[in-house]
Amino acid sequence: MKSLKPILVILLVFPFVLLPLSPIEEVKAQSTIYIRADGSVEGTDLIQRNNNTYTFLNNISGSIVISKKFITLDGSGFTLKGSGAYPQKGINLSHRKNVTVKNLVIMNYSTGIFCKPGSDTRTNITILGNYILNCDIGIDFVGSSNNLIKYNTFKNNTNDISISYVIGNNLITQNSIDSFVQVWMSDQPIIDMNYWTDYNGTDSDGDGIGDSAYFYHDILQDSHPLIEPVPVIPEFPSWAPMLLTLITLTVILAVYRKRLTKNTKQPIILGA
Ligand SMILES: [Ca+2]
Repeated sequence: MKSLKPILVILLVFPFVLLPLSPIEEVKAQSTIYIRADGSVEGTDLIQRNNNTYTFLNNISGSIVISKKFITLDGSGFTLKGSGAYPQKGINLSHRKNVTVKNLVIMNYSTGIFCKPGSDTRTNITILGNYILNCDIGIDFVGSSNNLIKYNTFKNNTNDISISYVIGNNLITQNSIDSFVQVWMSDQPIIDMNYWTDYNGTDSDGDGIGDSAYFYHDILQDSHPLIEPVPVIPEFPSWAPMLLTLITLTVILAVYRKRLTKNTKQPIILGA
């Protein structure tokens, strides 16, 4: 039994190590969380601040209002979940600048991410590697320019991205888009190298970019549509399942070896 002890200890401790990464402990009540201009977080202890980076420690139900510039909100693969009721916004970035939202699952909102600028319309918002689903509007930029929407996956939203009353650029690239981008009374955003679920073109040279441009109702064009969707953010860090498999295999092997040793030591009785 001596050789099994360290393995059993690891096996007992491992679930508790993994617990903070698990989505089980979801906060059910809808709350409004504020990241205040002074940097403090109000309304939850599930967002950890480290200088200008605010990291999710678990899934959160409710809305986040960001009142601080030059910050990163890192979802770490966790979920921000709404009630689905109008006019709830997942993340409200109104009058904010230079904010990055990344690695977050954003679901069940009237508007997933909303930004309407203050006096300077160049807001420099970066929406990076999120999974945005089941919203009326996934991302809504009203009059807000100089923003980047990249590596996001959109699913089951009525309208994935809305750009309205914008003078200036917005860049939408390398996202997986399954509904459409609505542009209203605005300069045309740069839409390039996205994956569109209803694109059915060919890729004769196999470089991952379609031979023909993607058109949506003759009003929207992506000259370099991707053939494969962009990867969706993993629910757990990639090492977690590997470690779990490794530990399970080690335990199975140890138990099997011990039984084998025990069996070989026993005398074989014929005709018993
Ligand atoms: Ca090609």
